[in-house]
Amino acid sequence: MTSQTERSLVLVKPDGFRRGLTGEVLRRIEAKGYTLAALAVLTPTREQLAAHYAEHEGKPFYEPLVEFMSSGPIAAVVIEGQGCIPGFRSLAGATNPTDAAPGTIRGDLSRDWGTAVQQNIVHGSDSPESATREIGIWFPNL
Ligand code: D4T
Repeated sequence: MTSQTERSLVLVKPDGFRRGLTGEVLRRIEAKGYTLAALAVLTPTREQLAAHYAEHEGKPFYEPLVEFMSSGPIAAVVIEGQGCIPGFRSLAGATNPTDAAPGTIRGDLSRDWGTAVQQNIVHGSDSPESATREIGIWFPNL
């Protein structure tokens, strides 16, 4: 990795993985021009989720979120490319899939399913500091 190259942590959440959308998410990442630096399929532990979602602890959606995120396998992905942190957030679209613009992952592929938690297919790091922290949680050996 050069000092110019940025990395982001992407998760294909249990809803996306269950619905067979991992390939579609990876396709969009690669079509945009980012590269895959690491890829793993795993069922998250509570410890990993507590670390990943530490900023949301105590919020009303925290417990349902941890429950949902540990409900099945996910794909954890490290992507690479200049600007990939904001770039992937643009590909993902707004957090709420009802509001997410058509053309985005969430806008095209998800909706409000009437569940306590937004089942919005993907997570993407929101800053370089978050990316470093999150990559350390999901890929401690990277
Ligand atoms: P992630 O972190 O999954 O990429 O989502 P965002 O960055 O777009 O949104 P976030 O961190 O604010 O929320 C994390 C996670 O919690 C769920 N959520 C969030 C929810 O169920 N209800 C809510 O009101 C909010 C704000 C969805 C994503």
